[in-house]
Amino acid sequence: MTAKHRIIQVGSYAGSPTANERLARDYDVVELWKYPDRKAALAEHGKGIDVLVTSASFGCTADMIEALPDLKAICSWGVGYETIDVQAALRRGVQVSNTPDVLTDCVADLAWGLMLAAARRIAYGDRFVRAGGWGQVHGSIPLGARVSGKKLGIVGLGRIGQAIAKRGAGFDMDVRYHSRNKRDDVPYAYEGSLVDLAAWADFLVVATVGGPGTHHLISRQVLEALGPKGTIINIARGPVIDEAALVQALQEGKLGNAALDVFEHEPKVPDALKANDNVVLLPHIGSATYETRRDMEDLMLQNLEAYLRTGKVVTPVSA
Ligand code: 8YV
Repeated sequence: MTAKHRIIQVGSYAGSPTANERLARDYDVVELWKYPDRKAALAEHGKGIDVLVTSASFGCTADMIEALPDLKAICSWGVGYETIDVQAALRRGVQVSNTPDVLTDCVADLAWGLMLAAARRIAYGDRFVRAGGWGQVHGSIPLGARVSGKKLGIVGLGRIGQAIAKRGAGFDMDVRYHSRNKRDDVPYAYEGSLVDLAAWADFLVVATVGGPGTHHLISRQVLEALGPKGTIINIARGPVIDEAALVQALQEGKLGNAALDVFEHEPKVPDALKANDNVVLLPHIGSATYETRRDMEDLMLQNLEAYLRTGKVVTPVSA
């Protein structure tokens, strides 16, 4: 029997059906999260390791890359990779892969779930019924807002942004977008100014990448432009929204509603958001369906296997 290939796994994939088991079955896994002193663990076990598996939550810093002198491939579970130092990896000739496409539909579906939940007060109504508040046939909770036929603004028209836009047709919505560059291959109007897009939109969905380039892109000015009748939806990354400004805008009535799957300091959620009935809160579950999480796991493992077999990952990330 040949010895299993030794790899390093940064964190436990609790949100994936069988990733931990499949990795442990096929590889000799150094389970980094089990070591109280990661630096010491990397120094002790790092030599000879050429593959590291991680995710956006676990990340991979330049220090970790440096501590693994033989590293050649970082295979991440998930599409976002802002916590992986891709520049440092590529400088060292280390390939990085993520899991694009397989989660696009589920994340787009959740954006719509959030939009409908906020506008039609679905989560609020659910809390109300459970708490025994429904005493009459009608006259229950405050009226919501119509979604069909309204104006949908999308920030970031990548794969997920486009899937969200496409679903807008089914709701007869007018769709516009803002992104770094105008695209010539989409049927949606481009707004060069994010503030103008927010002022126009009834619903503004954040679907950009995370990282320093988009940090606090959704500023107080953008939120106030969206206005007292507007709704912000975020299925991208928490730090894209200035969360303190969001709390303030909601408290002052300068923004109508927020529906959020991601937060600036996950898993911390500001109490002011929890206390606000105009806010819908989810625990970062955009990709969290059995089917998608399994597909993400498959693609991460395909990248790992392809690197070992051919020297190249299948879905590489560029800097
Ligand atoms: C994952 C995500 O849950 O793919 C992403 O970028 O945000 C989610 O699908 C997350 O990466 C877990 O770290």
